Amino acid sequence: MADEIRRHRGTNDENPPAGADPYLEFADFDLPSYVGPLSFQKLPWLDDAAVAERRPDVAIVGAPFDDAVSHRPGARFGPRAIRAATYHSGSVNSLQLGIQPFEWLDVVDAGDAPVVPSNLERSHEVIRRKVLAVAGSGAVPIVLGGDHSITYPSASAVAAHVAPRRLGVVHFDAHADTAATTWGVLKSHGTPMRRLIESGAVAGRNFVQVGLRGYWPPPETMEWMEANGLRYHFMTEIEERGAEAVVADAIAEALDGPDVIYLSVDIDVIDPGMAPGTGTPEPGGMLTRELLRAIRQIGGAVNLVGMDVVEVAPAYDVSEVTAAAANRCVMEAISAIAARRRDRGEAARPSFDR
Ligand SMILES: [Mn+2]
Repeated sequence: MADEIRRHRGTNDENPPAGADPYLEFADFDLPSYVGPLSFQKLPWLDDAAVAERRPDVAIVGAPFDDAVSHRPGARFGPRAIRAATYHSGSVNSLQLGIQPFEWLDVVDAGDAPVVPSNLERSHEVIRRKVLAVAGSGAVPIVLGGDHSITYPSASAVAAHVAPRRLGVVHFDAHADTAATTWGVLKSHGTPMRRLIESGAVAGRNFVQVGLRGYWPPPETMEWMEANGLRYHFMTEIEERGAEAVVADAIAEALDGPDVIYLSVDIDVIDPGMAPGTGTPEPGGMLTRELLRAIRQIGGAVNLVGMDVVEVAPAYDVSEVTAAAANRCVMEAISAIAARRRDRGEAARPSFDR
């Protein structure tokens, strides 16, 4: 009977299988999303040693750290909210891409980096080590923030992993996050992109920002961005040309030299009317549907080697809409990676035994 149950895993619309014990037939993966332990999409929760042994295709990493924010705190609770923000279980089916991603990719939840409060250096270092460990297993790390400061250790780890190949970055955000310091602090959530470029992890000309708007940064920071060759696309350009054309340019600019991409998504790139649960909301942003389409566009076109989704602060959310958008940013990336591998003729590696 166990074999029969296993065969029916992931097809919860067809459960229970004929003849099964009606009180035992559901695998944990198939139980409703709110039942049982909390992992991303009820995927297996593995420690670093188990990830290294299993060598999954994609691994979720939580980075529940928000000591580096400039305004409203609370993104430390983002990873749990993003994990919880789904009403699906089992082998989900992407209608957008026509693929069941967990039938094609082995995806796991590698748990959280062991951060502690009030210790920025330690927290960034354990995030860097965990992302490096996950990438070293061969998995694409998808990191759930946390404030945007975590992109410095996370993208640095991915850059170190892919070296000597060069890393391009596509960065969705209302804010450039390229300040020299904030109040004299080097590693805040307003500075990670500057640190990535100054450290040499990413070349300025391959650092591409999409969705910038509002009243920050000041002219001297924009001048530093110009001097270092960053490419950026204001929200006004998306209004004028449409997101798809702008994202196509962003892909080409990030891949102008590199052949691999790290994608950093600050959820505040979405208009705060659709994603209020964030620390520094800036009116006039992207539609959720535009961002999800952009992630599919990128995931289908490039070799995505790392990703983060940051700045989800559940305390300011309404009806979990921000956490749901962040969950779907991750799901669209996973589905696009799966579809790209399928279309390139690569073998399927299901997340669960059948
Ligand atoms: Mn931002």
